Amino acid sequence: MTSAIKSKAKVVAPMPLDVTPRELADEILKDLRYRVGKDASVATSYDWLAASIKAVRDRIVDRWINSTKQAYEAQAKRVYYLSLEFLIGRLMRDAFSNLGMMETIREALELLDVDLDVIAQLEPDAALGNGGLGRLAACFMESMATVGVPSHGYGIRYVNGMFRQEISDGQQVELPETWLDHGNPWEFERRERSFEIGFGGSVEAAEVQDGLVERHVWKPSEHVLAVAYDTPVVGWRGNRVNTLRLWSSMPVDPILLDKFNAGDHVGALEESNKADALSRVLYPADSHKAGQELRLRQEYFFSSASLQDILQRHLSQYGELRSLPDKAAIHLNDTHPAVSVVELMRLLIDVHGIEFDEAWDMTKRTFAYTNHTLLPEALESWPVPLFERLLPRHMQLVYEINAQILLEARATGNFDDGQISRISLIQEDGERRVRMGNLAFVGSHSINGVSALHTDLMKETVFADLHKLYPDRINNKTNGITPRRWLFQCNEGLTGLVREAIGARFLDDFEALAELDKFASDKAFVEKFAAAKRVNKQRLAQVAAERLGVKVDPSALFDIQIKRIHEYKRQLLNIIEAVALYDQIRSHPERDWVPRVKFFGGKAAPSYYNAKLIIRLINDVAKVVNRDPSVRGLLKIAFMPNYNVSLAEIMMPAADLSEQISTAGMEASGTGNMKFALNGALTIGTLDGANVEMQEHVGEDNILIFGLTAQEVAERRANGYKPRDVIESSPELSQALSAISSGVFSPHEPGRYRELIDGIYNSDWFMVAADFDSYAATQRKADVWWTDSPLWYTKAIHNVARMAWFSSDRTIREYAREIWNVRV
Ligand code: 26W
Repeated sequence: MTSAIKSKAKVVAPMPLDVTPRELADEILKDLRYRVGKDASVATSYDWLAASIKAVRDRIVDRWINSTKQAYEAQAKRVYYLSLEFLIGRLMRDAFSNLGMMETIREALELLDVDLDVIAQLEPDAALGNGGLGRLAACFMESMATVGVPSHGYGIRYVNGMFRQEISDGQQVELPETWLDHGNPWEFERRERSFEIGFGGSVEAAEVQDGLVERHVWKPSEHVLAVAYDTPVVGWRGNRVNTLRLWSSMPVDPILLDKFNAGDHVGALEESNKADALSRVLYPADSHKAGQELRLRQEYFFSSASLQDILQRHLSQYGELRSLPDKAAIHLNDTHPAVSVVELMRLLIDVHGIEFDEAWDMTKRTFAYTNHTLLPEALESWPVPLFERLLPRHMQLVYEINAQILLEARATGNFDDGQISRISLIQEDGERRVRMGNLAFVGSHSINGVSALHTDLMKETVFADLHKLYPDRINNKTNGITPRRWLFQCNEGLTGLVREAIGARFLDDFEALAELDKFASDKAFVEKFAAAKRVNKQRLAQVAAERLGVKVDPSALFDIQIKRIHEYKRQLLNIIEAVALYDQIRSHPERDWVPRVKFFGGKAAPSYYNAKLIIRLINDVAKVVNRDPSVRGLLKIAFMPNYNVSLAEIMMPAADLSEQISTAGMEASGTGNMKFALNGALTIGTLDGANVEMQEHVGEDNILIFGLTAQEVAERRANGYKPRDVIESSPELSQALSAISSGVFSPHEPGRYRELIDGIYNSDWFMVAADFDSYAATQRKADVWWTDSPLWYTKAIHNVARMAWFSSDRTIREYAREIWNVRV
């Protein structure tokens, strides 16, 4: 590649984007024939989908190659974003819309008698991620291409991404997601770009020169190949196209002929099966220790492949490695790729002959790390014996690095034994484990949190001691979302309205969205805004009718909580409040109740018992409430199955009220909160994660904040919190809890929820009881706001107008300037 670039550096003019529908239709027909191999008369919808993508893809490839050449010629610093998850969703609309070709392609397909919306539905939703962290990686990739950061995302090409969720008899059932069944027209296989990855074996120390210098040679006992698959990532207006490079595992020897010839036909496939397992499935664990050996193998597999690739690219361009930190910024998306720190050390020292001290300096200048959670159960660590068996050379390097760090800490004289043991890369109490958070921290020059509150808490809790040792490293970069997907594409109605009101400038300069603020009280605009919202609600109502058979009224208040199911996110608080409301509606039929639909959606980790039970409870309550004639349709509950990016694109624009109700101090940032507000929903939420900064931006009058603060939660826990006392002083809560606990919603199995509810009485770690009254009262305040409809929409418009800061373009510019040292 390099020599080709050097010798023929001429930039080819890319195919034009301003093609007519007729011309594009002809191109699609040609692609259908020669690249899909079908005639229009027999083409299936999948064939049309493939042909349409291929027709547009050519334009992307031109821009892609130009972007790569430009970065090469400018000797630009590149950003490498290492992430075990990329929750990209569908790509077609994203690419067409960013290239400004949406209408042309729609009309071209009309000429061919094909409906774009029909084929768009067929594109699989690439769910190579669990939740927030994976979706953030996808938003960042799009923003890096948009603001012009030359970058590569690195991850794993899982054959089975996040599982498909079905609800059967009210319960979650997990089914494999097979997104590659019909092929993937977006990806390019790069067989020539493959690397060997080793595991196990032993380390030999070789004496070089007079017994003075030791060189270590790792002799792995197993090998697999990592093969690259590239997907272009198109920025806004197609100005830059970056690369998402996902690794797929392959056996070095697909068939062990010795074994095969000896008649051991199963044994002959051993390597093949082992390699196959590596990139087969995404761990569906969100904030839970994945724990298994296969997970560590996945982490090392993609870290090693990515680093070998990065070093090869650097060497072929610059001919030496010492300039690596000036030309490459490698970002660790949480600790999942943290083993990269020791892999880079190994490659620099053992393969490229650089000495330890220099290699360590280069490593720290190259890496940066983002922490996404403070939950202790989500902090990764690996048992020393496992780590040592799989990665013996890396284990040595961990010890060597650790010795240096601990000496450095001791030398300051500022650390006692307890602090030293918390700084250590090895956890010594109980089973000895390698702490991946500490490894990522010491190996990086920058460690960032994802909201102001989360970053403060990081300094005070998990990384307090390391922060004391290295006070300049921790910094904050509040998360953001890409407005292209989360406004322009998913909400065409609102986007059109904004454009009518303030002009088209905000499409390219998102800060200009602030100009919408002055329309918040403009009667005509408010009416149009409400009408656009209504269209989106009708669309969701139709989806709910199709998928659930539940009929909902689009004029009701749409109250939505969609995210992973987790106790700290408190879907339980929401459903308990729904039960209390149900009770109130029946007891006080004479009151003017605001008609409400409570939507839920989200997946539970398959092994997370309570999360699954909460899904079941929501469905059980829905069954009773939705059928009760005395409710008179004033309250409906709908659990939407298989929440994913595509469903989010329908639900975010249809929300009136966004539920962001985590126990304060536990949600690192949240990004769904931003998507809802940008689409004109009001937030009901705690002062947690980015909600705090959202309140600062939208103003206290335009958000519904309730509950304990993070500090108050900590104090209550420290001072012996007694949930039982709280429950007894709240008649509404007591009644709701006893209804659930006694089996009102599970008459055939009355004890189904007893333990779950007992948990609230006895410990209530997540402060459901402590926050209940405040939450319920704030919901009634929302009812009052809703009743004054123009005022509600005025607040909603303020929310939209003041969300510009939460664009991931802003976040990426901050990363570029303050962490990566890349010009934007
Ligand atoms: C080891 C298993 C595992 C897997 C994923 C542990 C932890 C995770 C992630 C940290 C979970 C995650 O997605 N965290 C979310 O990251 C978002 C992006 O920064 C934040 O907005 C969310 O608040 C945070 O929960």
